[in-house]
Amino acid sequence: MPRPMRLNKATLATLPAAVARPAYDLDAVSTGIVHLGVGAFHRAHQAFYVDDLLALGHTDWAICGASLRSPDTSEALDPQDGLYTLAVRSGAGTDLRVIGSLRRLLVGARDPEALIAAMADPKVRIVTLTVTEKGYCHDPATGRLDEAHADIIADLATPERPRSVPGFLVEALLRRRAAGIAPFTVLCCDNLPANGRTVARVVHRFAELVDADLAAFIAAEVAFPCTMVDRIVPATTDADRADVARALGVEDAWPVMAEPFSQWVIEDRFPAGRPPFEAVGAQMVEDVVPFEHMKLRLLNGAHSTLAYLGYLAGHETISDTMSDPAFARLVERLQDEEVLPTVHVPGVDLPAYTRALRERFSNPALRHRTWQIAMDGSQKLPQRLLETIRDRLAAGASIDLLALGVAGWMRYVTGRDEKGGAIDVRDPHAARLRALADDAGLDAERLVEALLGVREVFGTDLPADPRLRAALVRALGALLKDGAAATVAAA
Ligand code: CS2
Repeated sequence: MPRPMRLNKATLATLPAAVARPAYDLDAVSTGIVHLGVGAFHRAHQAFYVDDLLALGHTDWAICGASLRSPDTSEALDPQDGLYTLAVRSGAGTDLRVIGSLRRLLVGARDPEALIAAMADPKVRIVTLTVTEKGYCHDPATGRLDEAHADIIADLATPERPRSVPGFLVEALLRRRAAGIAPFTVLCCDNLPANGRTVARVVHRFAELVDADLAAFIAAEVAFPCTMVDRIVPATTDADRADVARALGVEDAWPVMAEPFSQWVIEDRFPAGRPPFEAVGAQMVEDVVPFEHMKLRLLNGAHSTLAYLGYLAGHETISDTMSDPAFARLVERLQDEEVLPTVHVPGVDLPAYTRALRERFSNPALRHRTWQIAMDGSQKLPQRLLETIRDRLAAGASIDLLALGVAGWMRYVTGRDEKGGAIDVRDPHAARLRALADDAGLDAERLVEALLGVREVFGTDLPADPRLRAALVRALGALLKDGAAATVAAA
């Protein structure tokens, strides 16, 4: 059988007219951004904005995308000249667009030197990052560098051959300084609290451990603006690949699926210069933190709550979970009663924002698995639910629904579902959480006691608060006794 044709520069012209494609000369653009963590989210978000920038004629901002470890993305996209399809899905149908802004792909683990050289290139002025919460090697409760992290220990031993994010950033900044090239701006696009500041803290500490002089240089010269990024991008499935191939008439080894909504709020601090992000729909602001609270608490906090409780109740996707009226009502009350009072963003209609979120969660065309969102809870809970709980406790306000979400996580990390089946818990601390849960058994008080003791998640203040403890024991007790569906219905 002849091999099916692949999406690439040569087959672009054969695509059906309905498929949008790069409106610029792919060979006439140059790289101004290196991106670390070239996964589906980056390709549906930042690379999509940059594709629009290139089309507007800002041709020196193409992206060199790197994966730190896995060669999968580069192996999928190299034979496609970096091209891939963005499929935007809603109840109204699917819009297809080929994105061309990723002009080069690298794999850090395969060739760290090539990645450092790309980051040290004088034409590169921004390094963007989406390496997920756990990629920063930090302690989620304190936001500090985890100096006991295996990758950090390794990178401090051989800084010229890094494998971690702080390792690559610091080595590339060092090379630039040595060559007299101004540093790049570091633009974190992950869902971390005060993401730019968190990355700055981690990088400064790492640099301090390498060389005090370099640390002082980074503190004085390198900008780490905060950003708020938002677009729901479920993992691509084989069925998605088949759909896209059918519509394109050629194969795309790794298209990405996204919802229509997209938002990017960026702190305007780019000493080395930047493209006009505002020309392609990003919002440039002085202070991102209020936007970030809004998004992390209202969107991601509700998402994680739906993911744990929905998974336990047997729902495969977020939209399936939302189609259960008890869950839809839970999200509404969680957002309106317990989260909204902690969020203040000048100029934003928050009730409208929350209503729109619930519609986005209900998008039937996106099969966003509860299991996918449930991953890495130890890294996500602090900024999504626990910070909100801290604010509520300080105000003497109710936290029952927030605690139900946290209790859902506690039930989930036991690794056993309500029918006794195994849950594939993905988390950097999965083994430790499982051991704590096994030891405690399915007893609400003991399980809450054991898991509240995980300091990287709960810090030292929350375990000491009797109101949180009582709410967690109540919620977890109900989950263990009645199951998630009945508990949510009764909430
Ligand atoms: C989700 C996010 O997987 C998750 O944890 O909550 O990826 C969410 O879809 C995005 O933050 C939306 O912008």
